[in-house]
Amino acid sequence: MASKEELIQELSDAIISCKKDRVLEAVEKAKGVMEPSEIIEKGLAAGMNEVGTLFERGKLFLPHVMMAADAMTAGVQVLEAEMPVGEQKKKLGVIVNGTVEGDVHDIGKSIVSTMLQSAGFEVHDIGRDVPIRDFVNKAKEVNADMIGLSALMTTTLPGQKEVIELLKEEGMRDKVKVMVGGAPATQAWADKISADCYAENASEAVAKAKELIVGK
Ligand code: B12
Repeated sequence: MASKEELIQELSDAIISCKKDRVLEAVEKAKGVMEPSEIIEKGLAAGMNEVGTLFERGKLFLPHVMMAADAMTAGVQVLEAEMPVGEQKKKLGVIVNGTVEGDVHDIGKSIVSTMLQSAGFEVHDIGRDVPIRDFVNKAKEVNADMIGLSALMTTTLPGQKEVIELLKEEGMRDKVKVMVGGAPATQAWADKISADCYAENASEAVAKAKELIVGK
């Protein structure tokens, strides 16, 4: 039987190959051995990051990135079915999550939503390229404890700040925590825009949401 390290390598290589069949095969193989969250973060997401690096170096082109993204989404969908959802007796809290306006990157955001949900939060994933006001309106509608904001481009990062500004204008900032993430976001950025927290990946997002909302 393949070791965990070998399976992680296989998952990552499958994403880099940009082939959906290979990704689904690698996911099936890893399923009995690793937790779904581990398969996603250590295998698939690591492969996707490598795809990003190869794209930056001109070794892969946009159609490859789109195929890899498609394969990654298919792999994550298979794993979502394996993750427990809504079985908790009591919800840990309500979170609105989405990718800010102008930004169509949604793979990482969706992983964060899935993991928050499986940890016991009620998650309202409002999608990608979401207008600033929609975050605030949705938070009002569902009485959210927290808003999660994803941005994958330096050009769309300011959207996170704009949501915080709008929450202040609406007198809601004290009631709703804000968590920011996405490749160009950092702790320093989160501090600068007075977000409540920054998380580098989905596991960290779950830990920080628990800390801020449940207080543990
Ligand atoms: C896949 C991809 C695409 C796919 C997106 C498919 C999809 N459905 O998402 C497609 C091909 C559509 C695409 C399009 C474009 N892309 Co693109 N893309 C990428 C790529 C290669 C990987 C992103 C990804 O999915 N990573 C894997 C996931 C799992 O990681 P992640 O998103 O970072 O998420 C993790 C963490 O960041 C965090 N996280 C994410 N969201 C959140 C939210 C919260 C609340 C928290 C707490 C945490 C958190 O947790 C996640 C899980 O661990 C990146 C390169 C890179 N290194 O990031 C470029 C990249 C982001 N793209 C880029 C660009 C420029 C574009 C385009 C403009 C390309 C073009 N020239 O047309 C368009 C964008 C159009 C638009 N208006 O949005 C640039 C951005 C540069 C910049 N300005 O900063 C990058 C960095 C590539 C590059 N170096 O040029 N892209």
